[in-house]
Amino acid sequence: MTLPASEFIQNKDGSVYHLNLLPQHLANTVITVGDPERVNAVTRYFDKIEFKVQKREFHTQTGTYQGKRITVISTGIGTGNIDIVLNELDALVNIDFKSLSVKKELTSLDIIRIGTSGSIQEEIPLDSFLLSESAIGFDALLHFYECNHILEKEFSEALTRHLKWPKENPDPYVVNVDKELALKFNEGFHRGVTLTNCGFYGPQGRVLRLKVKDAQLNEKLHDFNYLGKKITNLEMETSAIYGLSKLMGHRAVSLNAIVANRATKEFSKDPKKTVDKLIQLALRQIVA
Ligand code: R1P
Ligand code: URA
Repeated sequence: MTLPASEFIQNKDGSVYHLNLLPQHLANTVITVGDPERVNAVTRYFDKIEFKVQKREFHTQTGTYQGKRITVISTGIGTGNIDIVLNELDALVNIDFKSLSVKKELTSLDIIRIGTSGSIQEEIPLDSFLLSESAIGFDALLHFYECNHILEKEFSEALTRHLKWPKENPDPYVVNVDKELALKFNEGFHRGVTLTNCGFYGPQGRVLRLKVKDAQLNEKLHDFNYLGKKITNLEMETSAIYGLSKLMGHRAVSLNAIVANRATKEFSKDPKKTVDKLIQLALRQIVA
């Protein structure tokens, strides 16, 4: 089946609509970061950079690190952007750009998020690193896809009961990490359950001037326990990366630099340094 021009959108040079990439620009190992400036912070460790492009918040560079070809791409903030990035990365390997049809043989990418996050547990301290073994999505993105077969239903049901989840909110969904890819990152990481939400302030329980509906939300999240697992940290992309990767047949892992501790009310004195340490740790383990 040929995909119509309104669904699979190409720019004049044939590149994919938002990311401005052609299939030959993408490596099979992809590091995603939120901040477009963080792309340089990763590729400054590369042996060489073969390609660079930026459109909107999507800044991409492909090169080699210790001989391994890697693409680094910024996603900007939030799961809405992840929908664009994951669909277009997938199209670059699994759609034939000439016939505009889905390839018969599918290619799987390794997708590694290097992002920042706020801990909600005292024992996950500032400036530490955390690998998300599971992601809970309070964003509604995955519900627009046929996804029931990849969700951890009992986990999300236990959480909605614990939180007395309001009917008007979209149901939380839970997706696990790709266990095989996670095995690579076996040194220097706490392991935990990451909660992804659709905002940084109210949705993560931050009160500046506006009142939130549930002022106890973070405390309830802190106290939740499912089969010995606690919710450890809050951020804004992991649920969608895990969900879409699993649906598309890619492997994904989310690595978090803990720059805020919401339980102790502290923020990192040098978040850039912490992120740099995480970048170096992740790169070493990607090629190990
Ligand atoms: C909010 O400040 C942003 O930081 C975290 C959140 O997920 C959100 O994108 O990740 P990044 O540092 O990767 O952007
Ligand atoms: N990113 C988030 O989304 N939340 C935090 O508290 C810190 C970084």
